[in-house]
Amino acid sequence: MDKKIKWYSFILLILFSICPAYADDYFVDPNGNDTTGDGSIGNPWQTIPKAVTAAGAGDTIYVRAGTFTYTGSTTPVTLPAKSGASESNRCYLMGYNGERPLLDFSAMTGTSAEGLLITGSYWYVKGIDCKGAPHNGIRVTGTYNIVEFCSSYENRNTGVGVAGGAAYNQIINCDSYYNCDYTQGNADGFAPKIDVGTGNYFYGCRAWNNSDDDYDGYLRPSDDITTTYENCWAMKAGYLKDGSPCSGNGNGFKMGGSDTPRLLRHNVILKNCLSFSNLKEGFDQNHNKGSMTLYNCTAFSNGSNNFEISEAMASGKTAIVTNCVSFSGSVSLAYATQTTNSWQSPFVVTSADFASIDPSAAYGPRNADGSLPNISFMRLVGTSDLIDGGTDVGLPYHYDAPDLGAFEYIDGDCQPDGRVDLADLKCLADNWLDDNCGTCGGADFYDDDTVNFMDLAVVADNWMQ
Ligand SMILES: [Ca+2]
Ligand SMILES: [Ca+2]
Ligand SMILES: [Ca+2]
Ligand SMILES: [Ca+2]
Repeated sequence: MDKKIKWYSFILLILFSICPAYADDYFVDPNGNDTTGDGSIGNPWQTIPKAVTAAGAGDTIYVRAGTFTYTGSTTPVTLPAKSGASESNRCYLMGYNGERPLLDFSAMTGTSAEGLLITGSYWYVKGIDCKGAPHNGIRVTGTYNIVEFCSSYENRNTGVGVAGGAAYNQIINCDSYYNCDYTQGNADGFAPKIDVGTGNYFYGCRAWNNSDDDYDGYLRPSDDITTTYENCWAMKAGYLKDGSPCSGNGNGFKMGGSDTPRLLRHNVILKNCLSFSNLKEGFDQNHNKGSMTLYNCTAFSNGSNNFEISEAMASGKTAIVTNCVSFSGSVSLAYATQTTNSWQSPFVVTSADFASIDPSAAYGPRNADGSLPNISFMRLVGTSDLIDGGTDVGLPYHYDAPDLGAFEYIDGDCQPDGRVDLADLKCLADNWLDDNCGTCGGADFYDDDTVNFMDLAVVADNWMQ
């Protein structure tokens, strides 16, 4: 080959590898037009599939506010594999600029169609609400996808299904609620179950009033796979939207389980999760034979056990329960290694340990960035013996040691909601220069029975945390 041509090819190769492909933005609006539109913001298309066909790896489909209505009995919105998609070159489907489009599948017929189905890899879906699908509102069967700040509700089966080999997906800050199938025994909030793959991760999710379970890891035939839940809340599983109890299982976190002889192994890691007011159990082994690791989880007022791991795991598998809190309810953990949990000596748990035992705020709106609402429910007050009572398990903590339960106490948070802000400064001011005051309304952060500049310094140190 001519030397010059060789050089040109080399330079072109370098250019192709260092310059990312040009990323296009496409717009979809319920009032757009697939025929006369061009996908621009000024002349958008009307349907998401039109944009999905046009988009390639690196491109973004922006969906404008409004309701997209679907009919028929086949899955209407599928996000397939796109050539060249990778961790650094994702395909995006997002509500535009904080707008929240609704995909309404409730006029569809049959029982098998999904609403939004992600079969590809490296899709990033954000800010979209899905409702009323015949089967799953959102279903992920691909790998390495991210679904963030979406909600899925009133579907006729599970809200967010992760199955069909789906692996290494991240479901972040999503809500799944009021899902109910006609038997009431199948619809879960989030379900990494049946033939799911490994490495799926749930963070900051909430599930409530789902007819079967809020989170379900039942396997058939997947085996020895791992799922992680962090900062996730499960509430009112097994209750319908109208509050009446269902015939479903009603567990907050169903960690695994499989058909007789029940040998399958779902390795489950739960960190800082909260499970309360469920019809049956808060955290339920359900005959799972995989490893179960529960760190800093809180369970409150579940109809059956707050925590249950009551049979042996498979050979080489372990159950570890550390730094967890159970209040208003029982534990049955004969097969778990338990360390510094609230039901163990020397801890004593009463309602006085908590800033609030009223869960209503947990169902409230999320913060603007999609994160969980800041609530006082199940947060420790400064006088609780559960503060700094835990064991270091590698999670971040404040002060001398980890606390027990899902929320780490922050000094300065005397109006306890997990952040130090003006409400806490007011609390400090209310108790200012109060001497020999014991807890001083929770404002005696620098513990000397006086509320003064030392305590103000603590508030300042932790300001807006
Ligand atoms: Ca279930
Ligand atoms: Ca601590
Ligand atoms: Ca506060
Ligand atoms: Ca003080």
